[in-house]
Amino acid sequence: MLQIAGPAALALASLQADDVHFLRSLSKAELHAHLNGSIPINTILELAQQYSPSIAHTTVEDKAVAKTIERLKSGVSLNEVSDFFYLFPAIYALTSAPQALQTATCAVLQSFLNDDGTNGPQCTYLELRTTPRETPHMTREDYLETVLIEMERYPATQAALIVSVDRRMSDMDIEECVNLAIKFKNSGRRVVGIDLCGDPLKGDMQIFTKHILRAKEAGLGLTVHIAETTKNTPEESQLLLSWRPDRLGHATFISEELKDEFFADTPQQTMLPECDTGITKPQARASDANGWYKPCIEICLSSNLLCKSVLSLDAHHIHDYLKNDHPVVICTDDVLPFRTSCLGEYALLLAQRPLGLGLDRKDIERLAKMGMDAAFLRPRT
Ligand code: 6MZ
Repeated sequence: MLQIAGPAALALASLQADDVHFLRSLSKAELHAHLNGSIPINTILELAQQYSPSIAHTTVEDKAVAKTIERLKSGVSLNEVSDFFYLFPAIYALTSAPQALQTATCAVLQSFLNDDGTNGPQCTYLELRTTPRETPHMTREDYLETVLIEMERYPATQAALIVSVDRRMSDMDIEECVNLAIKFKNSGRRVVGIDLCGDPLKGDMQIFTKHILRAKEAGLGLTVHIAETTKNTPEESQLLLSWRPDRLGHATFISEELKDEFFADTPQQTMLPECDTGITKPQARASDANGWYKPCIEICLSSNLLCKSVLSLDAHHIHDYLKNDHPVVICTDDVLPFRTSCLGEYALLLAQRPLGLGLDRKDIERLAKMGMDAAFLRPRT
């Protein structure tokens, strides 16, 4: 079942065969992919066929699921990032039972990691993230167990899990998710990090601090969605940065002053606050050779274009980071609504303007390597 081509497919279609071969041959890390946003459309259709609100104990009608599927096939058209979250109630209804979640997880892992027989896998290493969800059929622990069982069929050098906490969560919910992430990690399971995600206009970020610091202290990596919209304030960015995340998701509207801090290579007075909760001093692994804090930016080109947070590739904030040789990793975010793939995002780097950024192969090789280096698990290349 085809979806209408998005920016990534158009860029890929514009490339010569040997360019595509070059992109395929790179070792690539996918470090920012949300499980429920990455389910292949065919799997969504399969799950929708088996779906019934009464059996699934959900309030989402068949008609609402069908409408969301139509939107996904014809290409979601969004006015801003916040519009995007209306897609998830229907997707969540389809993955509310363990069997369906297992089917979805298996399909997502295969789509990123399996060799399709002719073209090789999309990426070399995947850090997939998901928000543990309590449903009428599963506890949050069951949810994570279901996902981890599928993930652990792959070697540790190929796949690992990041536990997401949603901005809308209550103090108790955050605590439960972080406890589970620590518990799974400490029992040797494949949990490597914590992610802060969800509608960027919702939630009280202060209540996350103590939980996030606990996760870091337990040795989990930290990535946060930050400054995704113009309405996210510099104060909020400062708070999230005081946790010293290892990686930052999007960082589209981070202030020029904060960017200057990242790009500084000589000692200067720092605007970056330190956490003052007294619990622990947050350490970041993301430092350069001189010990300066350089969090890797997770760049999701198609996502930014389709959410209209960036109006063109020429105007994309990736240029600032490239110019300053700041670490970035190229990611998909949500393959399903953004009609993309890991290869497609790399095609956006290589394709000539205006379809792509028109970077040369050397730069793209360097970007791919930076991505592998930013993994929480540090797989060997
Ligand atoms: C912020 C996003 C996102 O966790 O149920 N999510 N949060 N910004 C984005 N970019 C536009 N894309 C996805 O996957 C779906 C959840 O991931 C978060 C949202 O909270 C969404 O509900 P999981 O597997």
